Amino acid sequence: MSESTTLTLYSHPFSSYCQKVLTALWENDIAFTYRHLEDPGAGAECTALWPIGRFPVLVDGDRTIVESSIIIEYFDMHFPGPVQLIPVDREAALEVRLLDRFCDNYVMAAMQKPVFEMLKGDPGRKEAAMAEAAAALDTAYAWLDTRLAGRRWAAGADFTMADCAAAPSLFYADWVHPIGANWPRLREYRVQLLARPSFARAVEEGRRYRSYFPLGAPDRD
Ligand SMILES: N[C@@H](CCC(=O)N[C@@H](CS)C(=O)NCC(=O)O)C(=O)O
Repeated sequence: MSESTTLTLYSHPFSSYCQKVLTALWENDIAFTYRHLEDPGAGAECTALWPIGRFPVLVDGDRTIVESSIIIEYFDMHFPGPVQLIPVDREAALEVRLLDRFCDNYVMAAMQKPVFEMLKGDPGRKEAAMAEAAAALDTAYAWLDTRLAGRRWAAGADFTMADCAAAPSLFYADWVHPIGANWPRLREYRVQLLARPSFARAVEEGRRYRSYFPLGAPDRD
C-alpha cells in the first residue's frame, strides 16, 4: 500500500482475526504495508515478534502491537478517521467492548474448535466437535439476536469495533452451523455485514483460499 506508512500488518487473507483488523483498517482507509504470511520469511518474522504464534501482528516503527482488539484500539488512538470504532462515551464503549469480546470468545472460539480438530488431523473427533460447536453457537446466536433488537449495528446505531469482530466470526460460524430462521435479526445482520464495503473486501481477498477451510467451504458467502 502506501510507501510512507509506518504500519506493517502480518496477515493472511483467509484468517478471521486478520479480517477483523483489515475491516478496521479499510473502514478508515489507513495506509499500511501488507506482510502476507505466505511470503518467504514472513511466518518466522511474525513468530519472532509474537512467540505465541497467533496473528495478525501489527508493527508500527519499533513497536509491536498484538491481539486484534488491541490493534483496533491502537488505530482508534493513533490513526483516527471518520469512522469512530470505539465511542468516546465510556458507557457506549463498554457495550462495544462487550460485543467485541462476545464475538471473539463465544462465536469465533466456538466456530474454530471443529476447525482446529480437523487441522490436527483427527477426523474421528469431527462429529463430536461439530455437535459441541452447534450447541455453543446456538446459545451465542440466541443471545446476539436478542441484543440486536432495535439496533442497526452490533452495539447501536454506528459501525464500531464490535462489527469488525462480528463480521468474520458470523461469516465463518454460519459455515460451521448455519444461523437458523428463528434468529431473523442475526441473519439479516450477517447479510448487512457482507454488504459493508470494508468487510466485503476482506471476504473477496480471502475467496481464493477457500479450499483451506478444513470442514469444506460451502458454495456461498
Ligand atoms: N486472540 C487473538 C486470536 C488470533 C488467532 O487465533 N488467530 C488465528 C488465525 S485466525 C491464528 O493465529 N491461528 C494460528 C494458530 O492457532 O496456530 C487475536 O484476537 O488476535
